[in-house]
Amino acid sequence: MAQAHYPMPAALKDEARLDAARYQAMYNQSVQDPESFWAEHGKRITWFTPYTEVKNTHFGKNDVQIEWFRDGTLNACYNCVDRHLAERADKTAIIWEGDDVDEQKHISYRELHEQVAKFANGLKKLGVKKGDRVAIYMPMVPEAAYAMLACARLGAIHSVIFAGFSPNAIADRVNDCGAKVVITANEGRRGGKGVALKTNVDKAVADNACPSVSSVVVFKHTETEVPWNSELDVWWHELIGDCDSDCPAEVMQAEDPLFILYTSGSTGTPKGVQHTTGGYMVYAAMTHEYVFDLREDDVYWCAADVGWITGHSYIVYGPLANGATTLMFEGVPTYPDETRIAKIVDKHQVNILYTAPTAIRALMAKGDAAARGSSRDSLRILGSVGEPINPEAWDWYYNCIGNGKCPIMDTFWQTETGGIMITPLPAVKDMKPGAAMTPFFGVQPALVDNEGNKLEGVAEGNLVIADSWPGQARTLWGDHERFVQTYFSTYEGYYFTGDGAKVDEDGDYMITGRVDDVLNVSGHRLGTAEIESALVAHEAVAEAAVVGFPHDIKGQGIYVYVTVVEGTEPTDELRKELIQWVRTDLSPIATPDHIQFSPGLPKTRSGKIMRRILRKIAANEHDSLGDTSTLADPSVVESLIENRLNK
Ligand code: 6R9
Repeated sequence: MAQAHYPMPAALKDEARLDAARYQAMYNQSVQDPESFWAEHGKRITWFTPYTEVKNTHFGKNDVQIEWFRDGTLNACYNCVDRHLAERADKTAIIWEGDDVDEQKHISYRELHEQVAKFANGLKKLGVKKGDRVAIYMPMVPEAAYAMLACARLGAIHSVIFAGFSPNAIADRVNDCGAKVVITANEGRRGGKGVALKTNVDKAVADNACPSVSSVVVFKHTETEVPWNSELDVWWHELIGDCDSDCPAEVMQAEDPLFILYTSGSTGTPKGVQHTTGGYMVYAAMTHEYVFDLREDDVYWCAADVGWITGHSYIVYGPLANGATTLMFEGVPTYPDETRIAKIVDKHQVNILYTAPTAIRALMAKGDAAARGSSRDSLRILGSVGEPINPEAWDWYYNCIGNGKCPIMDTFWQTETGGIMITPLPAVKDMKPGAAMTPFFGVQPALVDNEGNKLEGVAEGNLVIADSWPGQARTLWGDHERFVQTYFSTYEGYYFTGDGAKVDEDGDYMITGRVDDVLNVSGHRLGTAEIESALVAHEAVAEAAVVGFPHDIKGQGIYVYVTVVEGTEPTDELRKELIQWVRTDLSPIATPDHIQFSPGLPKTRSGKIMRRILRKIAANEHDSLGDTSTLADPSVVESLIENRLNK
């Protein structure tokens, strides 16, 4: 991994809470004596009854036990709201920026408390109590956070369903967890368009398709009228109309479930990843503080959606547990135009910006236009999450958004890990574009080969974690067997991430992508991310996706999908140039067999490329595409099939 090193900015070094020595000392303690480390750091949140036990964990091939702070009691909502009232009642908890450039709101911790407590009392009227499941299908409005926190206050288990999911996907998730109540809005808004949330819920629950649901709470977000079913539906404002703002927070055991979040695996139905209260809160709050070097007056913006784990841990629970000001953005990075992100940064004087490579690349495709008309001087720290960030996007983010003065925290983690696992940390080490670098406290990553042998030194292999950390998921809702099978049975004694990684001569980690995306071409292992990274380094390429397809001679061939930057012609000439480019930039073994130009790539609504579909098209098996319900734009697929090259 011969890579450019970018030094941590000097100004940051003087003030950051960590430096190399302090990180190392804390890290060593966290892995050599996790009991004492977490006994101390578990105190960062407020416990009703202090814990006396800290770590009770075991990773076995067939038996897995994960308990943290077992005998402590607490409430997650109390930690995010009530405990700040003494010192921070007037501090802004949530800044809301609407889809419309002229809409914004500031919600103080006092107001947050009032809204959450009222809504919790409203849910009580609907019969919601400790242990019940509540589905939340909401746009990016403060009420989404109120709903999550109100559930936590009552000890009800929320299951947030991303607002881009279709009725079938809603019904599957609601039924899997047996939700009693669904919370939604009449309509969401994204990029100037309405999103028919209530209509989708109506379709999901129609004909008693979700028999567990006894109420649908509807937040009136826009003026759009929606059909009403008086048997189920209740307006949010009417529900809380006569509710008190006094609602005591339920006393929860550390290991009581806080939420379920469904995520896709490589096979089967979505998995209901289950997180519990104590360990998750400690881990979400601590990672948020250290990774972003949080300061009291910071304006912090995570541009994810609350429908994903990033929104749970780093828009809601982590920042609010830390008493931070967290910005919630309803819209999209390119509406009304590509300057939106930078304009929001200036408008709200954002200090920390945490976003995804897919958003960065979308803006990068427009050259420097995204930065036009903004200074972004308030920024101190940048973050990236969700997929490997290729060095070119890293560089663009660093220079064009961060003015070359803000370090990028390339945070590797997963729905299942609850919080950030491997990441650069402010002022700890120089940065290497595209490298997630170092484990967070308590995280013991390792690389193993396909037989499960641990690899030492400079190596590339399957990324596993050798011991438990507090934020880890405890099970899959209703299917502990699948939990053990999926994550612990592949490599004995380890949690298996499903990702590949490299470790370089400095001991730094670089995530190469899901191991199911790794190609084996003529016996050579090639990360699809590596080839994509090479391609997007070409000035004509806006985005690239690489998949394998069955090849008679080589085992797997390389099929490349390319979206060119605006104003470039996708010619045969360019195709040849790109093949040559990859050969020289990476290796002749990475020579693409096919390059298909396409105006777009099939993506989930969260922006992840659906490689499964691309693999099928590349393999000429487009008759069996499987589930395409999570596609943001299904028409992309039709055009890809029509113009496929491996006929
Ligand atoms: C937080 C989140 C998890 C998968 C994960 C990996 C990929 C996430 C990454 C990254 C490289 C990073 N991933 N962060 N790959 N570098 N910094 O995204 O959770 O939606 O469950 O996805 O995303 O492949 O296994 P989730």
